[in-house]
Parts: sequence; C-alpha cells; structure tokens
Amino acid sequence: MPDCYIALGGNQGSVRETFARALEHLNLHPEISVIQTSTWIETAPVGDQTSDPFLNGAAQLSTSLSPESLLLELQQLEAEWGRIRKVRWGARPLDLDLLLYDQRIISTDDLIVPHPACWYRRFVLDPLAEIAADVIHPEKQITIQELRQRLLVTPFRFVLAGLPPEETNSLIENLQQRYPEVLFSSWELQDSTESAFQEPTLIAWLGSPMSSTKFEDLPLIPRLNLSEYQGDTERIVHVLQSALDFQ
Ligand code: PH2
Ligand code: MG
Ligand code: MG
Repeated sequence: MPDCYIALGGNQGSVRETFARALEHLNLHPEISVIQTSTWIETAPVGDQTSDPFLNGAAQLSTSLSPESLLLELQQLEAEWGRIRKVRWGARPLDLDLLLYDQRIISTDDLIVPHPACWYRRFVLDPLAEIAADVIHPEKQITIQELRQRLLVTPFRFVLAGLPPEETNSLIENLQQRYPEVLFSSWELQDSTESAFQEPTLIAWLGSPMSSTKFEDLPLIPRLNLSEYQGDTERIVHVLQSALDFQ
C-alpha cells in the first residue's frame, strides 16, 4: 500500500488532544493505517496573523486511497475538529497537510504533492525527519534528513533571483535589517568565483516569465518559486522565517 506522510499543526484549543483524536479517527478508516507519529513540538508562529505558539508534528500513513481521496479525508477532519470560532485568519485548531504520497509528483488545481513548502520549513522538517529521515523527496532527490541539515549550515545564505537590480538591492537592504545574521545576495550580481564554492541555502526566484533568469536555470535543490510574492515583502519574510531556526 502507498506510504504517505502528513503534517499536523494547530494553535487553538487543546491541540495535543485534537491531534490524538484526529489520528484515532484516521486509523479507524478501513483504508488508512497510522504507521508512526513524530513527537509533537512547540514552534513559534510563522506569519503575523497569529501570536500563539503552534504544536507541530508529522505522521506516516499507509493507505489504499488515492491522493485526492486522502486529501478529502484530511479536509473533512480539519473541518470536523476545526470548528472553533476563528478570531483571526491564521490561528487554527487543526491543520492537516499531505506532504508526501509515495514518490508521486502531483500538481493539480486542488493538490500539490510533495507539499510545496515541506522541504524548507523547519516546523515541518523537524518532526518529519524523526520518522522519515531516509525518505527521498521526489523533486529535490535528496533525503528529508539532508533537506533539514542544509538549513542548519551557517551562515544561512538567502539568494534573490529574477528581479531588476534596484529592486533586488532595496529588498536585500530591508531583509538585512531584520535578519542581520543571514547572508543576502543577488543571483544576478553574484561574484562567480566566490559563489562557486558556496551553495545558497535558498534561492528565492521572484521573476516573471519575462525575467532574464529562468526558474529552470537555477540549481534544483535551493530554488524556490516565489514569483507570486513579487512585491509582497511580508510573504517573503515568512518564507525566510519558516526556514530559520525557531528560538
Ligand atoms: N502554519 C501556518 C502559519 N504559521 N507556524 C508554525 N509554527 N507552525 C505552523 O504549522 C504554521 C505556522 C499556516 O498553515
Ligand atoms: Mg499548513
Ligand atoms: Mg493546510
């Protein structure tokens, strides 16, 4: 049966109890078995929609359901146990994300697998690495453990690509003030002799399809398509924040 990994998150109500009940319910489904779970870790909230800490975790499932049907089950559970009045967007009792479905790569309007953010978010990778260290990420083609280890290398090298030089420079200036410990640079303006030996931790591609730097030309592992966040500095900050250690 296909092997799947899901992420669990929540920051409203008694999240431990919600996680336990959600997993119990999944395991009762005739076509789903819960194989193992990570520990539940407390994480600082990423994003400015909520200030309450999250509880995050991961679980391995075995299922004969299709990815689409599994997604529907997860969404149904979120709705069932998530029915607490929302104060603000962002705070939530239960978030269940489908991270990996075997080695499948799926991209439809309703479902993207592997989950597009699963390979750089610490609150996903930390618990996932406990139960899926040697599982290969089907797009990045390295293991979950390796994806997590990359983020621990200091200094954290955050490279911006696909923007005009003036925009890149002002964005770097802004980001550098918020994250003095991170090394920011521009893909287009980099010194090729120096960079040849230093792999970026993340390359955020903010370009339009018209950009001189094509997303596909960037190295596979660190590249991240953030073109939909162009001009939205806060969203870019959230991406960076989620990849940094949570204190
Ligand atoms: N989920 C979010 C937004 N921010 N922060 C943490 N620490 N953990 C999450 O699961 C999380 C978040 C939206 O899905
Ligand atoms: Mg989520
Ligand atoms: Mg979700």
